[in-house]
Amino acid sequence: MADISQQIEEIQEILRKTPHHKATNGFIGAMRAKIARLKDKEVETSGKGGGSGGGFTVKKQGDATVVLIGPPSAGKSTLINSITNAESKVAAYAFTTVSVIPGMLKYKEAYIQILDIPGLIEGASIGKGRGREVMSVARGADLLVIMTDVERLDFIKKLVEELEKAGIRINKNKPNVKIEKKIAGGLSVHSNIKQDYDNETVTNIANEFGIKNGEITLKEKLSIDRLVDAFSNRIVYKPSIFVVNKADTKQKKEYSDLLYISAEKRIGIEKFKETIWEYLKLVTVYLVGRDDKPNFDNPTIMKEGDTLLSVAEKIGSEFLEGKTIAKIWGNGAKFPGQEMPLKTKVQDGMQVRFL
Ligand SMILES: Nc1nc2c(ncn2[C@@H]2O[C@H](COP(=O)(O)OP(=O)(O)OP(=O)(O)O)[C@@H](O)[C@H]2O)c(=O)[nH]1
Ligand SMILES: [Mg+2]
Repeated sequence: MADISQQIEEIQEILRKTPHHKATNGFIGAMRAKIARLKDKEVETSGKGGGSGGGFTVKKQGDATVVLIGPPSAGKSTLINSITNAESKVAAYAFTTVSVIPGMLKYKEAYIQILDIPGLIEGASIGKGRGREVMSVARGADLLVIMTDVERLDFIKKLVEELEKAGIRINKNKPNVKIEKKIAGGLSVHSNIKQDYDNETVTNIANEFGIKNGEITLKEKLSIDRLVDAFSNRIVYKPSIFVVNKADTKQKKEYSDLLYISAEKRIGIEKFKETIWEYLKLVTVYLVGRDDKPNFDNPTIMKEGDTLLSVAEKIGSEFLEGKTIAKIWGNGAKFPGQEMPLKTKVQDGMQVRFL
């Protein structure tokens, strides 16, 4: 372990001394890729040495999983207690919570699992506190709530940095890169858009990740860092909302992307739940039985972008039996009972009957 971080430090030192211009881009790309590879290895080795377990494996339940991330004493446990059935210990000292505490929030028709975890401190990405375990819970989330309190606004930035170091990208799209590996024929690089580096840079990075043959297509403009991310299996992309707690104690400075709440005094909680719902991009679809009139008795929770086919798969594919269309009412239907192909995307409030 120690020598992996030492190797990373050495390459970072070389990078600091390397001037940035066109001629050095290929080299910089290869070095960044090398660092990414070493970090992959670091995570793999730390997994083998134990460290996980100890109350850190919680089964995902419900329609989506939200993880509360914040420094010690931000009020994460107070919040989960106020919005779910959980009874997580609350106290005025740091590291009150020492494992993962699950709770279930019912919102609209959805069951949203909320996970309360120990406070995250600087250095968590390299294992400080219960950093590794906390990061691995965060990786499994559908949404992160990044949370601090009014006295520590600067923690939002620190938390995002720590998560980024652990390979968790916050509110970013997955780089639009197509990587097709082949067994022979060398590497060819295509880009739909002009990049600030040449094809050799891309080839160097691919080589670092062990890809010697294949086709790589860059479908958007990408920095070298985002390009390296595209090759690394360690990187995950998480939608996140930023919450500032204890708004009852201090005149708040309004920033449009921060949500001010008081978990204890229950201020801003409805808005908080609404925002979770919005970011999770969940939609409610109502199933209508074969012989029934359209009704709202049987809700099922899907995700934006899901199709009628995925609804059928979720409830059991015997509903399909070779059929290719379904009838829909409500949102998304041009008229009641419209027949639609199964590739049709679901909409919130749509009623569907599989024929
Ligand atoms: N004034 C005020 N105090 C709060 C609020 N929410 C939580 N607290 C207090 O903040 C302290 C820490 O709360 P916890 O919920 O234990 O914080 P935590 O983030 O779970 O802390 P760790 O488990 O140690 O990471 C407790 O003394 C709470 O009573 C709030 O909205 N306003
Ligand atoms: Mg706690």
